[in-house]
Amino acid sequence: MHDSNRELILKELISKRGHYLSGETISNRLGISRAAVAKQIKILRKQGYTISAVTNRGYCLENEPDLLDIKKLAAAGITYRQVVDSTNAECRQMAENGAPAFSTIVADEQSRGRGRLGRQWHSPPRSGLWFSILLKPISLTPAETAPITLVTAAIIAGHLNEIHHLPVTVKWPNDLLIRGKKTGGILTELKAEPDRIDYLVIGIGLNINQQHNHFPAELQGQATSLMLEGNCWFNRTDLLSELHFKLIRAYRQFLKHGFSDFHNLWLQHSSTIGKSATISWAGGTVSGKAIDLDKTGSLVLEDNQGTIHHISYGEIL
Ligand code: BT5
Repeated sequence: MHDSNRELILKELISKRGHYLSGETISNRLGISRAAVAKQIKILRKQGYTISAVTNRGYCLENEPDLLDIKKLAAAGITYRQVVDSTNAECRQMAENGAPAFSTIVADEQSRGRGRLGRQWHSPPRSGLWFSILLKPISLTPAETAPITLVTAAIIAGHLNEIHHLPVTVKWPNDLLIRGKKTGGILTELKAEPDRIDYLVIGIGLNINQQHNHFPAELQGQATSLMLEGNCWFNRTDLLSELHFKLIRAYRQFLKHGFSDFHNLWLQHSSTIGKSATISWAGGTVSGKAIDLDKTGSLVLEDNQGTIHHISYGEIL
């Protein structure tokens, strides 16, 4: 009853966008008290609607929250959830329940979004894209799927550069940066036997419409969003549909032909190659100059003694 009243109030406000609608008019039309109207307006504000109220004039809808468009997402084959702990965890659960390859889930908010090595991923509502895609590369060994994170990063960076003119670069292996600040990250998780893959989940987090004050203190100065860097608001549903289409196409190509088709695209957008780097992985650390990415997707690093290393997993310190 309350929900439908809220929807009706919203409809009225939307139809009169930019104009004031008195509380009395609304209460008469809906047959509810003015106090009940005020209560629903309060809830709408909590949901992200900006509604101004002026004595003797009434209410005016200034701004709607950026909600993901569930119908459009469903048409693109993407499952929507308002809040989950982690879309990667949800996607793994979907895989355990027999979901087909390329199933995709997006959440408006993650309560326990995760990064690599148990780190956290800040995923507030109405601002970013937090989504996961399921792959079932049954004909590949776990090692052969390693470059999938690089393919993902290259496709996203390529799209944001070409279509949205944002100078996004890829920091090996899973960071998306704009002007040195992190605007996205990729977390690939695998369920596999030594020689056979059950499934693979690629989780993508992209900061889209956040303002500076949306980031917690520990991310200030190191995180950014597309809006902050591009000075414009992005429709998250449209951006997700575009990226989803290109990623699925790229994954199909990668599963057939391997990484070589994406090698140049990755190099074109890399901010790692040609620079000094210290790489750390479970087995140790090595410092030197990142000189190339080999055909299998490993980073080629020349250490300070001139020895060449091919590193497939790790991170730049
Ligand atoms: C990553 O980890 O960059 C992978 C992030 C993947 C997130 C997606 S969202 C959808 C899917 N579901 C999940 O649960 N996860 C995936 P890593 O390289 O470990 O970086 C984590 C570090 O990035 C943190 O320790 C922070 O320093 C920083 N960070 C956290 N949240 C951030 C944000 N929103 N923007 C920029 N930096 C952030």
